[in-house]
Formats: sequence, structure tokens, C-alpha cells
Amino acid sequence: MTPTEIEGNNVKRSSANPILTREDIPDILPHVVDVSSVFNPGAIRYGDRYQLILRVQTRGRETVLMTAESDDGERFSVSPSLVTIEGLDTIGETMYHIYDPRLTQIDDDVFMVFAADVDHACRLGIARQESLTSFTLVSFGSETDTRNGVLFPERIGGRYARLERPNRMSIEGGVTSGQEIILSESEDLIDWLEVGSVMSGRCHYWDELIGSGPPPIKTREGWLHIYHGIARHFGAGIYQAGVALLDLEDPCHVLARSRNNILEPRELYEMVGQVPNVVFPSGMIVDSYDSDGFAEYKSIVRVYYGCADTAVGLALTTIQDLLAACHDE
Ligand code: BMA
Repeated sequence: MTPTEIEGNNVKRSSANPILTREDIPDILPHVVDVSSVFNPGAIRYGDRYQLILRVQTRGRETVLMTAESDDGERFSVSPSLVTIEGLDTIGETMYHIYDPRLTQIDDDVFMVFAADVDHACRLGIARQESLTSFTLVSFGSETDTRNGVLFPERIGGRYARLERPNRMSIEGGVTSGQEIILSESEDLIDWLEVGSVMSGRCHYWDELIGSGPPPIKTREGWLHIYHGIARHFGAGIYQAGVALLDLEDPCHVLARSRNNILEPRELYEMVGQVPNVVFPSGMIVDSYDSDGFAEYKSIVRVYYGCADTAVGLALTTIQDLLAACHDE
């Protein structure tokens, strides 16, 4: 890809946006009634079925996870039941919110990485999907304050690999955040060891603070990784999406990274809501892979994202366009 091949920004919003709003969420008595918002979904495809795990916020400001299914990736219907994670109650910590699920298929299993707010920290949990709405806990981090965890879809150098964003910054009056995505690895998905830094925020530009978006996608050029960046120099943060290309064997090595964001709050449903000016990509589905498991250049890519912490948006692009965006220097 050369910069001359870039013709504007080829990430297009679905004309059906926002594809899910609070009105699509069925009531589940007694507490999930007339919910406040639905956003930041994880996404996966089984054969011809698209599935989202939704972050739903109740009127009590509690967070629940729910499942939605679709056969075209755009019109989803939401199951009237809550997602359960068996084993979570054995952790012995008070969990205030379980949120921002990211889904990855590894071999025949689908795993969800989720953030969990406990007292004074955020932890990452990993759970295996057993049925449409039930998961079993595989591991729960106990030491690091970290968020935005995503699993790679295959082992690298024989070990499971995960990107995550440690919360090493306290923001006055706000949550803890971070400006660095790191790589961790594990033999068993349970014990994780930090391998090194992948990339940091770029002070004064669109991505001052950063965190992983959906899990990385394997292409012939490298791991394609959409991430979110927050510009803080306008006062309140503006959440945008960008894309980077990581070396296939050594994901700490960034091969290319978009200079511009590829998606930013522009539509009313992205600019106005519970948290204004937020696009937060969290799910990504690639239509076609070649026989060696690499995403095809011409493949359509569906990016699911949270809009202003209030609704779910869908953006459409291709592998080729995302690769071109990585090289927009
Ligand atoms: C981040 C996370 C996301 C949220 C975003 C915007 O820190 O908490 O879940 O969408 O802030 O509020």
C-alpha cells in the first residue's frame, strides 16, 4: 500500500445507524426495565450468524450483558435474558460493573475478555462461551489495574497473546486511564506475563490516551488492530478510532499506524448522549479469510462501536482500506 492509493477515508457508517438503542432492549424483570443505554459490544460470527454481546446500563446505573443475533450483521434482535458468567461469584471481590466485552475465537472456543470494576481498580476477566447467553470463567486478574483486554485469535510463539491497557494514570475527577497498550502472554489463559510495550499515546494529537478496540485481525501484512484514542486537549476527552499494523511474530513491533483517526464523533448520536463525543470500537467482523487464515484484502469488515455511551453504531470498511489507513503518513 502506498499513500497515493488512499482516497479519502473509506470507513462508512451504516445507513441504519444507530443499529441498536435502548428501545431495542427487552425488559427483564425486576431490574432491567426501560434501560438507559446499550453500547460497546463484543462481536463474533458463527457461520452465517452474527452475534453481539451488549453492554446494557439500567436505570439503577447497573451494568448487565445481553446477547443480540442477526443474519445480516445489521438488524439485530436482542435475547430477553441476561448473560451469565459461571464462577464469577467465587472470586471473593465485590464487582460493581462487568463491561466492554471483547470476543475472540481461538480454535473451537469463543472467549470473552471483560473489564470488571472492583474496589479501587479495574481487572480483566476471561470467560469461555458455553451457549448463547452463558459463559464459564477461565481467569480473573488479581494484581494489575488494567482495561481494554483483547485476545489474539491464535497463539504466537506457542503462547496465548493479549493486548491490554494498564490504568497507570489518575484523571482528576474521573476514572483511571492509560496511554500505553502492552502485550501479555500466557501458557494457559490463566497466568499472564507482561512482554512489553506495543504503543503509546501521542501527546497533543488525536490519540493522547489509547486503548485496544476489537481483537486484532490477521492479514498477510501483519496484525490489523483498531484502537481508540482520546484527545484531551479540548477539555473533555474526544474518543476516536484509529488503526495500527503489528508484526505477525512480534506484535510489540508496530509496522505502521494511522496518522489520522478513521472514525470520529460527527453524527448527533455520537456527539450527544450519556458521555458526549465518543466513538468506542469494540467488535469487528471480517467477511472472508483465505485458506491459510489470513483476512482477504477485499473482504468487507464490520466495525461495531459504542456511540456516546448510549447506543451501538456500525461502520463498514474493507481490509484493504484499513491497511491503507495504517500507511497514511
Ligand atoms: C472508557 C471506558 C468505556 C467508555 C469510555 C467513554 O474509559 O469506560 O467503557 O465507553 O470510557 O466513556
